[in-house]
Amino acid sequence: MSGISHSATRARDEGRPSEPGAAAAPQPDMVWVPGGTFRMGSQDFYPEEAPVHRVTVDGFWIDRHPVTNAQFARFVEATRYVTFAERPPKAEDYPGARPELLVPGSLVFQKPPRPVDLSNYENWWAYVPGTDWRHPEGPESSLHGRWAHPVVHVAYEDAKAYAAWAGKTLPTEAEWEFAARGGLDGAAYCWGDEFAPAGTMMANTWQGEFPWENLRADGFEGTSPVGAFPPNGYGLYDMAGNVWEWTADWYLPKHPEEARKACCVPVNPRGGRKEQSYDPGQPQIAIPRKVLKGGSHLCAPNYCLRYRPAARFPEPIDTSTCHVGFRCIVRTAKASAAGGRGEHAAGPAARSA
Ligand SMILES: [Ca+2]
Ligand SMILES: [Ca+2]
Ligand SMILES: [Cu+2]
Repeated sequence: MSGISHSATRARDEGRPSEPGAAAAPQPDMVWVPGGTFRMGSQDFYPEEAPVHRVTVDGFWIDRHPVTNAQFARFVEATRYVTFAERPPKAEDYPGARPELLVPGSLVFQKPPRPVDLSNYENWWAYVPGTDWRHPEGPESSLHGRWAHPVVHVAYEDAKAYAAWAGKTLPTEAEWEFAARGGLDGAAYCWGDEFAPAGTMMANTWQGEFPWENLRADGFEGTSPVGAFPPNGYGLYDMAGNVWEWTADWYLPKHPEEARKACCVPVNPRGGRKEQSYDPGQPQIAIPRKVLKGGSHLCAPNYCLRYRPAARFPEPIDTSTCHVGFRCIVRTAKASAAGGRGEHAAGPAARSA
C-alpha cells in the first residue's frame, strides 16, 4: 500500500515516518496514532502522576471513542458472554463480606441531597444488586436512550473479553496517555492548558460541588453519547471525562524516574508487576489493581481533578461501576514484537495481562 492515507496526514510527530501499519484501518472507527517519544505524567496535580519522564511508544490503531452499549450488545449477542457484575460473587473470594453483598450487582453513584464528608466514599457509592451493563442505574433502569453511550459496569476481564472477540487488545497506560495527549507536549488537558477555552466545554466532567451539586454546565448529569464533545488532535473522542477507561497495566503508585540518557528511555513500557499492584492500605484484600485513565463525568475540581491525560487511578480488577468503561487498540506487528524494551520495562511475566 502506498500514498498518504488520511490517518497518516493526521500524524503530528512529523519527525517520525508514518509506519506501514498506518495505511488502512484494520477495523472501522479506529484512528492511527503515529507513535513517538513524549513526556508522560505530570508534576502539577497528584503525586501518583509524577515524575514526568520520557517514554517512547510505537504507533498503533485506537478506537475513536469508548466502546458503546450498542457495540457491547453485539459482542454479548454473538458470544452469550455474561459479565462479572451479572455473576454471583464467590464467598471464598471475599472473606468477611456481608451475605447481602454476595449477589450479582455493581457500584452505582447516588447523589446525596446535601454536602457530605468527602473522606468516606460510601456517602455516594452504593453496591446495588441487579445493576449491570444493561441496567446501569439499578435493576429498574435500562439502555433506552443510551445505546450510543459508553458501556459501563464492566470489570477488567469483561473489557479483555470484548477486546479479544473484536480482534483488538487493551492499551497500555503509556499508549493511552500518548493517544490522549493528541500530539500536544506536556499540556494539562487533552486539548491544551485551559479547561474551557473561549467558554467551550471540552469534556463531560462534573461542574459544581461534588458529590451533591451537579450544575451540568456541560449538558450531562451522567454519561453522554460518545462524540458529544470535540475530538483531540488525533481525532479521538472522550479521552478525558465521560467514563474512565481500563488499561492493561498493573498499577504502581508512581512513575519511574526520567531516564538520564536518551538511549535508556523506556520503549513500550508495560507498567508494574501484578504483585506490586495490591492496595497497601487494605492488605487483607488480594485483588490486584489495573490503571484507569482519563477521568469521568464524576470528576470535579473540589474532589478529583482527573479529566486529564496524566491522571491515573488504581482500580481493582473485579470492580465495576457506572463511570468506568474502555476502548481498544490494534498494534502493528512491529509494536507487538517490541513490547517491553527499555530499562524500566517489566519482564515477560508481567505482560500476561
Ligand atoms: Ca457532566
Ligand atoms: Ca474517557
Ligand atoms: Cu475522578
